[in-house]
Amino acid sequence: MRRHVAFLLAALLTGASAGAQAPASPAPSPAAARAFVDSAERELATLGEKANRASWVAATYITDDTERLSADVQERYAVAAQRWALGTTRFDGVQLPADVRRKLTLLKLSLVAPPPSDPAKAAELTRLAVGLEADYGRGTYCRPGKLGEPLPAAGAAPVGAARGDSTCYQINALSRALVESRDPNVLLDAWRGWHSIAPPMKDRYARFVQLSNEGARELGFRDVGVMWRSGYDMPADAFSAELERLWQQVRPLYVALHAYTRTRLNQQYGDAAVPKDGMIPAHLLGNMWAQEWGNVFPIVSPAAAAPTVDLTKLLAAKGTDVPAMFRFGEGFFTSLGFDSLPKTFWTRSMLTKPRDREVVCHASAWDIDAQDDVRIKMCAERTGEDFVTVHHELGHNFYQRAYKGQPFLFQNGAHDGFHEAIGDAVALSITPGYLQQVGLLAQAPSTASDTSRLLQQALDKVAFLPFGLLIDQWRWQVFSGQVTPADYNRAWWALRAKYQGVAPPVARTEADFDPGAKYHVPANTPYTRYFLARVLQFQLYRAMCREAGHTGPLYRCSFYGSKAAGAKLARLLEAGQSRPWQEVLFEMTGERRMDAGAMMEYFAPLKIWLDRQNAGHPVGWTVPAQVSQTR
Ligand code: X8Z
Ligand code: ZN
Repeated sequence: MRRHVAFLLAALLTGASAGAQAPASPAPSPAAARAFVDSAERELATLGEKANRASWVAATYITDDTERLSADVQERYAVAAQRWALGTTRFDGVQLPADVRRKLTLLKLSLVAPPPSDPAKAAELTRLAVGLEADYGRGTYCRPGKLGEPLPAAGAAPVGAARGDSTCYQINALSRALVESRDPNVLLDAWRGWHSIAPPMKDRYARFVQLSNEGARELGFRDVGVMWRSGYDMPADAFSAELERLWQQVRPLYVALHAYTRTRLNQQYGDAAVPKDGMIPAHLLGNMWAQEWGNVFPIVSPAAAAPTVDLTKLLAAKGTDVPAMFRFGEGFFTSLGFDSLPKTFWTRSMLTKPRDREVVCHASAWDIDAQDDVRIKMCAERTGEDFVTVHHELGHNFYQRAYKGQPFLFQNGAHDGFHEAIGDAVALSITPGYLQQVGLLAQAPSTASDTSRLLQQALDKVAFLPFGLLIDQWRWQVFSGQVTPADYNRAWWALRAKYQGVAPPVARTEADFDPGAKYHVPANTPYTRYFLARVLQFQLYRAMCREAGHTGPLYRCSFYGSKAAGAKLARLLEAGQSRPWQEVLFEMTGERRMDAGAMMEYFAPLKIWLDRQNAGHPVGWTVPAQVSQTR
């Protein structure tokens, strides 16, 4: 985990030790600045490693004790990092070598939840952060009888609490129900059940917002949201404008996919469940957060469509177990010329859900010691979806290994969207041709099934775009104070309506805290990175396809085995965060800006097909006034 990649608390990770003080004010010369960053890096590396180890144990063995122990170390780390961050201001206005200036900037931005200087508040903030993530990990929905069965009338055991005669479900089981069931009662129960874990977090989250804002203000930021938007080698406002530009590029494709999916779901579930011209209820899209829709492909694909590869079935047929899925992922990276994973990856990672203890199941990739101790924590199952996630996570680990030669403060993604894009860019090469090459598929289907495959891909990649954008739109409003706790849920669904055209399946109130049911909110992991990664991964993929000499439609490219593509990727990874991302992007792709052109090229044939399917059907949705307004 370490900084971004990992979610945890924050972020972080790098930190100065509790007892360590920032050096006592020598004259602000370039030499003093260099000594300052050197000391900060040393201290933060040492304390960061301790914080990582404590977080690892807390996330893979949730108990009150591991939570407390982890919180203590995170606090030391965060307090130290904040002290260094505050110390950077001494060098404001001093002419410095570029690498030193960059390190000072990164140091100032390194925490995602900067603690206030008041030690009591810093301790409170860290406990809240660690506790919220642990509570998400513990999230369990218990109910009398089985999922989807009618609940006994009033007076029965309260939903979510009693465990006596009840059946209890955690996120993997509830997610599986959303994938496999076609019974709207089961789907609704699973959706509602998972969302019932969040309300107890609401007050603590509101306090967390307050405290981290205090820390951000001490650093000179208006609020935490502004601080997050300042980490992209451009002014925060320019960054917001970039997001809007990218969204407008892809929005027509999303709207077309939304309309098509709505029509097909309407045919499956009827007018009462899915209005022909309105928003899609969030429980019918095959994913707890309606963020990726690939699981409803069997429902929405045209009956007459040529069959596509069902990766879940292939993995089962071949008896590929979870470690073997990781071996395939590793094999892809080594085929590009990267070293294989260290032995300790296999002995220290948590690849599947343990039966005997509570863990944070949400997948993450960790870099414990900034050298070779990389790990993955995941409750992986043998599905096509998790096969892709395995590649996503491994992308983080290969990035971490590639930049381990950089100074501590540069050991990071070019920006956080790059960190999220690498494994996905690789996974775009999981084509039928690739599956055949590695022996998972006997015979690649004919090109007649290309449209189906593109539809399947779009349901994951394109459907995600507005979701990837709106999580932080919500958080930025919360951090800025524009949205207060009295409006948290309303504001959440207003954004879901505006960007996604998705509605809650049952009425919601402010007693609900639906953002809290999404991991990255209680875990305080910034989310815009995933939106950026969705766009960037196609840029990187196209660049590597070109390097591999691919010709023909972009979506058929696999750069598996291409040392030339691997060398290009390695150059980008090895640079870490040592230079502005615009430069490394340019070297890799010839493009200086993030741009959805490659993504649009990939899906161009599908867009034409979707427009044809949508002819004569409503496209788009209107948002009722009571949904779009917050107070
Ligand atoms: O959180 C993740 C990864 C870990 S960085 C599993 N992702 C986002 C999510 O699950 O919400 C990957 C895609 C978006
Ligand atoms: Zn990731």
